[in-house]
Amino acid sequence: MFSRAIVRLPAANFAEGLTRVALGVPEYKLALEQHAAYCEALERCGLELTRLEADEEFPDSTFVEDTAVLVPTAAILTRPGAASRQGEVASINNTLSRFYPRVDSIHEPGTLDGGDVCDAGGHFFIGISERTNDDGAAQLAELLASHHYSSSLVDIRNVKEILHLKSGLTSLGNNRLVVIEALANRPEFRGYELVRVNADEAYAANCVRVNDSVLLAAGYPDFEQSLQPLGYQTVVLEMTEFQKMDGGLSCLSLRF
Ligand code: CIR
Repeated sequence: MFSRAIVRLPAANFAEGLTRVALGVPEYKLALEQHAAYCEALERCGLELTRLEADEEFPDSTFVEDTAVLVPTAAILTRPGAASRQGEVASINNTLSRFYPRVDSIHEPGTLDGGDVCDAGGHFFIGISERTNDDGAAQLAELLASHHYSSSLVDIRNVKEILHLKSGLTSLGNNRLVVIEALANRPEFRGYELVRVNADEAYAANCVRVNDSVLLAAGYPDFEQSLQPLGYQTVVLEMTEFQKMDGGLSCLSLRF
């Protein structure tokens, strides 16, 4: 169960952030509306939000998930793989220090983005990606082990359609994972119940389980239908402006 989340308002220069997708320039006003609806959905799931101010120094700073990995006993600050994002971590440190007595960090030469870390009920999958390197992943695995959590690595460097591991993988809890087709046959996920997302709807794989609900992106009817029999309350959110910046639902908050 989560009780809190940290979010950050998109900055006015949000469109100047990093993106690998060619879906056009996001519209700021619409991004703010979509962000507001996202925050409202988290609150309706019972979370108390810490809302950080927009930070124009870092156009990608609304994607707070990439700056930290949270476990019940500690917060671990990441060292984002994109140089333009590394400065986002300092202000998240200030915020997390209010909630966590112990805050650990990933250090150079390691890089790690929170979007590459999937908590599957105490076992963590860590993606090796264009943002997270072997050293960053190894540092995280060691820190997690010190908190008695296991982890395994998932190399996604040849899965070009996803930026982060969690762009294509979500844990719904209870041994159930949502996966894109390109990852569905990976041996790492054997033994889990898989909800497969077809290639046309791959963006939908980045959804978020928050308590009894699953938040998912609007416009992916097959995926929405495949969740129906599983008994979650589903909350469908417009994400178009964040998708243009290569971001999904999970990236917009740190939940704990
Ligand atoms: C970036 O490229 O870093 C941002 N534009 C998007 C980050 C999305 N974060 C995530 O998937 N966890």
